[in-house]
Amino acid sequence: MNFQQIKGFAFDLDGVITDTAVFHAKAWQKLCHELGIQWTSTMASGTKGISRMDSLNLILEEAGRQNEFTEAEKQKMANDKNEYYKQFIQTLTPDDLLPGIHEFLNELRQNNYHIALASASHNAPVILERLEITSFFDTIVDPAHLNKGKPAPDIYLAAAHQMDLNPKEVIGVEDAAAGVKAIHSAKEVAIGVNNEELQSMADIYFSSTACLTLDHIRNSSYFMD
Ligand code: B16
Ligand code: MG
Repeated sequence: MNFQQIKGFAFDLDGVITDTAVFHAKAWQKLCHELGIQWTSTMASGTKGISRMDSLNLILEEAGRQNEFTEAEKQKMANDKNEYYKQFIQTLTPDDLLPGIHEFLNELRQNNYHIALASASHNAPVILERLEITSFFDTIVDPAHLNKGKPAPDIYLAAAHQMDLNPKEVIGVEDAAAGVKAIHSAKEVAIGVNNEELQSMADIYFSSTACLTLDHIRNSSYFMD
């Protein structure tokens, strides 16, 4: 694989650009508490990267409560969780950017790479505003317009399409297993960060976002071998 062929980057948001996973977890925990459901580590890792309703279904299945609620009740529960989440993210500021992200976005801009956001979160535009990085992004994929969430390829295919690129010209950056699967299904190059589980799954792995530089990527064994 030749690095020269890469023309754009598609970023996941939660866990890559900022650590909103903590807020998602707190909001789900609050809902679980109301429902008398014990929050588990399987719920914490399984809900990362997948949509709000998929997350709720995963939690209910884990708790053995999947047959107790109507669709309307589940919609209300998902809305409640989102209201809690929106309150928690009000505290976000540019200081909450993960290490090296601002520098990496700058480096990509200066080197004329296309930049897309490929987040499953409907709250992503608000979060980018709070972090003051909206202007770095050429395009943001709207998850409302996708048939299937991660691990399906739809969101990363849409990111390539919106950047006017072929998927093989795109690198996706992810912190969740479902996200890396989505990148690979879209036939794009996957960088995994911040999650040891991705070490064996992703094409390139960095233990911290601080390692995200064009030099590190270009000189990784994936592109050098
Ligand atoms: P919302 P990402 C994902 O964002 C989160 O990781 C996941 O935990 C969340 O359920 C999903 O967004 C939907 O978020 O409820 O705000 O629409 O990792 O794809 O940036
Ligand atoms: Mg994520």
